[in-house]
Amino acid sequence: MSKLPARPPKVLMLLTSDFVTARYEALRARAPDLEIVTELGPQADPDITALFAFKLPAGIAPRLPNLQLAASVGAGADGLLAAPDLPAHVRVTRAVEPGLGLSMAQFVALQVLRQFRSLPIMERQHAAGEWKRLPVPDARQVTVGIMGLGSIGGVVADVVAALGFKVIGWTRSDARAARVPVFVGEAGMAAFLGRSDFLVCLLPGTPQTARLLDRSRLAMLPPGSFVINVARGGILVEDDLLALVNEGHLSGAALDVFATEPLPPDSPLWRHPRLLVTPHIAAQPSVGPVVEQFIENLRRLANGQPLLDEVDRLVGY
Ligand code: OXD
Repeated sequence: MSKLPARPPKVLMLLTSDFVTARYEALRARAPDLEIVTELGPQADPDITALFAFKLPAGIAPRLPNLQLAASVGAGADGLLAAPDLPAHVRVTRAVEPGLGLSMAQFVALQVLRQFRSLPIMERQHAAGEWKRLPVPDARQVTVGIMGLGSIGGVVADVVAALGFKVIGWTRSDARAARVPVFVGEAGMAAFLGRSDFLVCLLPGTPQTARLLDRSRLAMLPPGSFVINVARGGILVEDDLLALVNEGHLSGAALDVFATEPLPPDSPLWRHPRLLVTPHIAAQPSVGPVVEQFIENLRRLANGQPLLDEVDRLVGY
């Protein structure tokens, strides 16, 4: 376990959800000597040098003139990077821990298998007391296309491949570490989508990925394909997806993330029979490791050492 630096910084945590509150309580228990505030007065606070949060509303950063580190409690740092007034010199990290890729892989495998092995149909048959044997499909004939092959996407690709599916990947720019056939950039998009019977979105939320999966791109998927979004809601244009499901081009979707979260009760996504909505729970960095990572980064910051899981602010992940 890392030690706090000799002169621990004052930390601001913004308790914007239960998810952040759980990390706040764990950090207080783990480092009782650390001064953590959860509210900011109207005046600037020059003592706060580190922020640990999921979202950073506009107007906060200018009141932190000595802020050095903005650490995301989540796997994505987009909620911090979206702040228009976060100065360019502030370093940003995201929460990464070894269990995250496996949790995501479990969730994606669950959604792929649920659809592939017709679980919704069998649940309906069960409810109706109907004994009807469906054909058992062959995973080797089915391609799962994974967008985003970073530390999480790589584990998902391995697990899905181990289940017998053909796996391909798409990345915006970097295919060096890929263990599966990979398509790159805009040039590789149509070929990638055209082969993906399942499309799994694991891309980071950045200005470049916003609304990337719109009607024109979703229409490139083969007829009957199924979409799984476990990344960020803003990447997928929900109305376009819904239209393509209603038109029969897509067989359905499993959506864990949404343009607006929580998903509003009147959203048509909730009650659509061919969609499965889950409340942003595909995977979460576990509390303990994330708190340790934050403390280690405070120590590294104080010692001038490279930070763990620092985000490249120019690319956004
Ligand atoms: C996220 C998370 O960043 O849940 O989405 O950690």
